Amino acid sequence: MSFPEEVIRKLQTAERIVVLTGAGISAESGVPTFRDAQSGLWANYDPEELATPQAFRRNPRMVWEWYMMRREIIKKVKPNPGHFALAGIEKRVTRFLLVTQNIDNLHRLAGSENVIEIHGNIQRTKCFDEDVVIDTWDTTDDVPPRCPRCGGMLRPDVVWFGEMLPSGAFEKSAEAVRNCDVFFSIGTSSLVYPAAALPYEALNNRILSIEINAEATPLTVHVDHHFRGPAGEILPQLVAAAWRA
Ligand code: BV8
Repeated sequence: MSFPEEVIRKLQTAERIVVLTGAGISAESGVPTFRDAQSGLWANYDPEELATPQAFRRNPRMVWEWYMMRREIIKKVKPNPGHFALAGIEKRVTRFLLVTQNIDNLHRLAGSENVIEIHGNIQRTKCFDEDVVIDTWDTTDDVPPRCPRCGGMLRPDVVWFGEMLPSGAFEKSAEAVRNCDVFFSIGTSSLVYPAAALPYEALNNRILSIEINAEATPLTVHVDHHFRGPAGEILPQLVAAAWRA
């Protein structure tokens, strides 16, 4: 893929780069995107119906087991060239922030350091009642397992629909976007808020905005450049064109 000279030149002189990623960047690692058809027990459920506190209250066992199934998938996958390319960009600029909607930990495994997980992390568990992270608990027949502190149900430490993002995560991300030189939106359908509002912080501040995605999204008509295709192929080519030239 060839890239516009404006993009290459801007990347070579950029000091501050902010990237927003979604499930699409993990797709090539074998992690189903949020909207991939659900399988097995959950085939008849829309993920947006499962990833809610209401669903958990209504059927805690089913929601807990959905996350345990996803955790097992994520334990077996590895970062792909798209993740590694972003970790490489972080090493080449003065200030880099990676804001991810993904809960799969793959950016950190690929070596990214300055990461905000705005939707939490599936590997972490917390108490549904006390909202505190729990690292160990007694294994009993209870599904979900119980909190060793209060006996409440345990849940994955992820942000469900209708729940607030981790305190300060959105504000810190938006501040970084407003003050960067180049903004990327990669592998996200740009449908879920408030994450999907972040690109508009760049657009409203006339910051060079680039989207890399397998399909068009509501953001596509607004960005300066839209590169269509797999992030795992496009990002390494972009890094080579900008920094290995
Ligand atoms: C909030 C963690 C304030 C869990 C996720 C009514 C009541 C309350 C809130 C709302 C409401 N109505 C609307 C809202 C706001 C709601 C929202 O935005 N809903 C949407 C559906 C309209 N948001 C919230 O509730 C947020 N909180 O607003 O709090 C509040 C609180 C109370 C009351 C009022 C307001 C919390 C949202 C967080 C939800 N948690 N994840 C879990 O994972 O189980 S969101 C989840 O879905 C993902 O994290 C991701 O962010 C999102 C989308 O998932 P996908 O579509 O799979 O992934 P993605 O979008 O990344 O799309 C994949 C893209 O990649 C595709 O475009 C595809 O083409 C592309 N692709 C595929 N392969 C590749 C590729 N691209 C490149 N390369 C490839 N190889």
